[in-house]
Amino acid sequence: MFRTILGATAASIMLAGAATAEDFEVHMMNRSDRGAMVFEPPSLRVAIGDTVKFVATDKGHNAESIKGMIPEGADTFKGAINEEVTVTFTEEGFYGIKCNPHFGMGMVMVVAVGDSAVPQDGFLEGRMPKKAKQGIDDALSSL
Ligand SMILES: [Cu+2]
Repeated sequence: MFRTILGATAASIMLAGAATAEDFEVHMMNRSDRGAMVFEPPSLRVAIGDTVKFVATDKGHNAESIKGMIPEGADTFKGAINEEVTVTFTEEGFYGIKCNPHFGMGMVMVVAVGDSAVPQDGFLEGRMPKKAKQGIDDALSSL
């Protein structure tokens, strides 16, 4: 009897473990109902260890981390133009992400990893194009 209960508990723990790491998709698009040159969705909240696949839905885009806008200890990443890139988010905090060709047009997004309600210190202090700053602000308010 005890053995059966223990077995069931172990199985459910394993199932819970398997469900913990989630995979998300973000589409890089020429247009959405939010306007031209967008990541869709504009923001995501994920758990540590989750992955996000940046899908080249339209041509001419990439996804890369913005200098100075990732948590301490996190790895930078840079996807190639027109190519899908999958990123595993290993550090808690906020990641600013841009499409390099369309940074000036505000093609940015934010991935928040873990439970923090506000970005880490310095997140908004770097210089960036006005539309990119607006895009980051919009992304933060949509989290
Ligand atoms: Cu782009």
